[in-house]
Amino acid sequence: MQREPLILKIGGSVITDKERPLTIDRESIEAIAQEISEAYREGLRKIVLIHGGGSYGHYVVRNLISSRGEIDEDGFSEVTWWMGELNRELVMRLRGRGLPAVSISTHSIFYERSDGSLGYHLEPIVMMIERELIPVLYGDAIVSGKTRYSILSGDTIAWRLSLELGCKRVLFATNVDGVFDRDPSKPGARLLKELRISSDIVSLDDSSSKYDVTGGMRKKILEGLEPLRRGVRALIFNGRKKGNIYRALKGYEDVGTVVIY
Ligand code: IP8
Repeated sequence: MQREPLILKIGGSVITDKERPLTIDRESIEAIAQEISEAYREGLRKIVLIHGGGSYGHYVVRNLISSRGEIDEDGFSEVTWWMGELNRELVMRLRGRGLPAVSISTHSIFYERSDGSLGYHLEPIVMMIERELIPVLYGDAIVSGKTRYSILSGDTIAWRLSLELGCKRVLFATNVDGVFDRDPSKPGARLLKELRISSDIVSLDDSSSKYDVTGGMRKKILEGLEPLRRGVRALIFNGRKKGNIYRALKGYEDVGTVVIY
């Protein structure tokens, strides 16, 4: 019997075509839904899914910033709309596989306080997990008491929920095989089996795509300092490779890089 919930963050680069604006990768979403449903049927019932923005959120935000210099009221409405569209597509495919997936609109439960700290209401999510429903959240625009509107990354949600829900494992499905000792596009880059952030993180190069408005791999990991320090194990792996999501959900750690404190 599974005790703690498991968090799976699916990068936007896994479910969208990051090079083409507002383009969903249906084949990839179908494959993911299939693998999650397999694991769920085999007894993994407490799962929280979070997805990123890919060529939806990042593209829309980048355009807004370059045309208007900020996210205004209309921009907030636009970002939350497009992210909702992407979310519905994923939830629809999960439901198509018979999974009790539930769309959770991130901007309705998360907000930024005037001191910059993150506020949220998680009670409904906790109750859903108890009922073996699968909440599906996403990186989104949120209202802010500090900057009016801000962007909350799915990674931040994943790490925060790991603390709040008492998770032992957080899985990050990305479009790279794991964490490399330098930019993976550079020759000689080596994939790390394990990354101990208390000692190894300083030597990490950063890499992120041209679209990314919320930061690359280094930021992704550093944000997890607190949960990792408290014993959470993270796994960063390639969610585009067949079978990896299933294996990661089942507890195999050989599919990518294990990140520990
Ligand atoms: O892709 C960002 O979420 P992320 C969401 O998880 C938006 O960083 C709206 C850009």
